[in-house]
Amino acid sequence: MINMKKIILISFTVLLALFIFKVFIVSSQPQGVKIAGNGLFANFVSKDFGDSFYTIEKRKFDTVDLNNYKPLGRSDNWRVTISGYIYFPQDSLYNISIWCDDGCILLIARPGEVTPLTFVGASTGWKDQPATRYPNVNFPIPFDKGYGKILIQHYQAGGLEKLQLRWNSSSAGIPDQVIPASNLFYTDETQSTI
Ligand SMILES: [Ca+2]
Repeated sequence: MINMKKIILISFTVLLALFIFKVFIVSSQPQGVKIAGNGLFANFVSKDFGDSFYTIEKRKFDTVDLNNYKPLGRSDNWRVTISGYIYFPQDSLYNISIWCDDGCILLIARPGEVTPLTFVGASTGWKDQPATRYPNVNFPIPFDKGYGKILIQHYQAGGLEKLQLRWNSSSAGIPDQVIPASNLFYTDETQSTI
């Protein structure tokens, strides 16, 4: 005879697992978009004088940590847009910084918000320069737990090239580090719109 108690117990367990998945996994994704994987998506374009901008390379990066990167073998005169989401593991104060050689702009929207915070503006970071950190001191900013949209613009003119996205948070237990792939996400939308 079929053990009805066992069937009911299994059914209940499956329903409970589905409920937990829906509430804690699905609802932790950014609203209205579907996460496709870890990392951020990058679109490199030429920056040659006389050229119209055209894409020379598209790829996913696990982290933002470029050193003398050469899209399509080009060491000079290119720019890149890198976008996706950054996941803040808890409500806390975070110091986020970006290093760049040459220019960079960094925008991050708070989880659930559309208007991004500007970490590096066009007037400050968008210029030919040796590797420079923005902001140049720890500048703690409160973020709620969740996914914030992130957008990085960066260009390389000539000489050395560098782009690095870092964070730390003593209250969240995060040491000073390159923001790891486990906290960066891209979506299908990210890939199709950059
Ligand atoms: Ca340079």
